[in-house]
Amino acid sequence: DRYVVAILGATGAVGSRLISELADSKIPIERVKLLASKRSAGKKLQFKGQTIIVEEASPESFDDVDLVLSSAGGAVSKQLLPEAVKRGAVCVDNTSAFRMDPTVPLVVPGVNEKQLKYHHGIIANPNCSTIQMVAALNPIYKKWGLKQIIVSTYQAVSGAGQSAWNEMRDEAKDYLSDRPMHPEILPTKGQKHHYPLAFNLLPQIDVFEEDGYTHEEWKMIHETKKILLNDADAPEIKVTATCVRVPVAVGHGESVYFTVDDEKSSVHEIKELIAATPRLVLQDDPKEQLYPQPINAQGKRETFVGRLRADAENPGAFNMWIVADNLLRGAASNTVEIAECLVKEQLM
Ligand code: A2P
Ligand code: 11C
Repeated sequence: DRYVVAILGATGAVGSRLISELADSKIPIERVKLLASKRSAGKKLQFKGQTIIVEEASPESFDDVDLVLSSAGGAVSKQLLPEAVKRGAVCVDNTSAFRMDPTVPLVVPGVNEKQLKYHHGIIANPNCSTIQMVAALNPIYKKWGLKQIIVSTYQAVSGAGQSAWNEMRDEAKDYLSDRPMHPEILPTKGQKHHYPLAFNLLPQIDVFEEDGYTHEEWKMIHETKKILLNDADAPEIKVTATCVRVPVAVGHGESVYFTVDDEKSSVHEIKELIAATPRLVLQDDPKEQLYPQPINAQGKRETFVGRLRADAENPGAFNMWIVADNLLRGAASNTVEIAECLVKEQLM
């Protein structure tokens, strides 16, 4: 079998990576359709050296499509993915539209791909900051259990899309030339106030909820539990998050404090476990100043882990630092890996 694959949001920051990850994948491809908004219709993009003309996405775009990889925003997914499913396609969605729907598997291959068999046409790809955290914590959770996770994120501007990256570049040029900056997008579109990110930090990702947490912070909390706690009788893990946008192009960083059930675990054992886990790379050697950095993670599919330390005052508690390419590991690579699992397990 060969598949007709549509990439929805093909012109975006994640979309460009979906194109290259699909080109590198093992999925047998009959044809690729590149879909975006009306603004991009007619634009030419390359897939495996072949020129493909971008089409405006509509329900009919999916008439002949087997597999949809989507990253065009939650509203677009909500509107178009049910139309694609109606037409027989299986969709792997990179937005938050369906993640917390109890009938939709939320999957990180290597962590919980067993959930894929329960799909009804849509599979959700978790938020980028959730993926790299659960990837690093899952082997620890499986071996020693987890009681609590306290995470602070350092999230790259590309997580907010191509337009946010363009805005920060312009701000950086203006700042260095002593010109005023003109923020219009960040921290997030459609808000009352906008602030510059260049040479700054913004402790707001997505909109605020009533309780003072941002939507991004709640996504990390809810998604982490949905992915790790597969069994109904699994003991609860307490999760709390603070999400911060930093002026980095690509690669989210996360400072994670976690408490395990089994206080006999040691830093040495955790490091050995991480080093032995596929898709994780241990970069932890203080003597050599070796630790994960966004600039080195850019363009890579792995999750990088370092700065592992035991909390000297709280047995069973540890600190670590996690970095991954938010557009690849946190989005396009995970999406294409999900699609590969679907094909391999005959779940298409
Ligand atoms: P376009 O480039 O035509 O606006 P990013 O995450 O980098 O902001 O990219 C968002 C992606 O979603 C782009 O490919 C964008 O296309 C696409 N998109 C935005 N709105 C729509 C829409 N209404 N229908 C289809 N694609 C859309
Ligand atoms: C960011 N994590 O860095 C967000 C982007 O729910 O898919 C991904 C938003 C999502 O801004």
